[in-house]
Formats: sequence, C-alpha cells, structure tokens
Amino acid sequence: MLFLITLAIVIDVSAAGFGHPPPPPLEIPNPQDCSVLGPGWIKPEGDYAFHTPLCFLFVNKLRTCHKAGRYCAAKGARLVEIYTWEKNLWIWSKIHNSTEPRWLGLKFNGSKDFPLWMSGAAALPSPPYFNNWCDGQPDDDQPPEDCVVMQNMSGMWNDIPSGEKKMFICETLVFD
Ligand SMILES: [Ca+2]
Repeated sequence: MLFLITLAIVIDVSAAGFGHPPPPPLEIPNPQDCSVLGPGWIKPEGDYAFHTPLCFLFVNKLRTCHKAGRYCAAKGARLVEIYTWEKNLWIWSKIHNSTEPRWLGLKFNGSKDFPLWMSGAAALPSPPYFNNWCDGQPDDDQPPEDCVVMQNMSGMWNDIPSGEKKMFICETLVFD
C-alpha cells in the first residue's frame, strides 16, 4: 500500500512538471507566412526551415551587385548572407538548375583578406567563419572583383566585378 501511494506521488509530481525541465528547443521554426511579403517570397522547406525565421526572394532580374542590394533594401530586405553549410546547401538547391550564378551579400572593401557580409560580419578564409569559396577563389582575377556570387553549378563562391549584372537573392524577417 505504501508502495502504491509513493508511486502515485511520483507520477503526480512528474505530470505536474516538477523535476527536470524539458530541454530548450534546438531549432527555431519558421512559422511565418512569407507570402504576406508579396509575390515570390518563400520560406525554406525541409530541414533548413526549422533553423531560420527568414523569408527569401529569388530575383530573376539582372542587376549589378550594388543595385541588387538596393533592390532588396527597397523591400525591407538584404542580399542573402550565409553563415552555415546548411543554409548554403538550401540556397544552392534552389539555384542549381538555373543557368546563372547569384549575388550574395558579401563584398570586399579593399583588402582581399577581409571579405565582409554587408550587414557587417566577417567571412574570413578560415574557421570559425563559414565560407564556401571555389578552389583558388577569391582571386581578384579581373580587379577589382569586389562582390561575390554563388555558382549555380557548384554552390561555391567566386569574387567577380561588382559591375557585372547577375540575378540575386533577398532575405528578410516577417514581423506580425
Ligand atoms: Ca574570382
């Protein structure tokens, strides 16, 4: 009898949420309806969807790097910035059937050693900063190669002159 009472107390305490709290969620779901931003805005599907609150717009217009940035800014967004392999993989999955590379929000301010995401974070050529340069890049082959594209064929990055016109990707948050 004493055993049953003890067991009942243990079960009751457990059901009330005492003891060990559940671990915090490791993933940030994207519950946003990205379509409220306008035609073409999408949220990621698959695993990456659970790791980002961002919405994306794949713009099939040809613009210089800086005009692409302004296009995104006019929509309250920015050129896409990639800090993780998971995000790189998802972005690539959306463009690998395309014939065109896409501008990323990565640029050089003079020094080829210090590429910067346009929002200010560094993308140095070694850990802990994520990058996915093609072999031999960034090479400044036709200087100044001051902006960066993701190659549609490989998902890897290349520095090219900012005056070239390429398609691009915007990203932003949705606020209810
Ligand atoms: Ca290059």
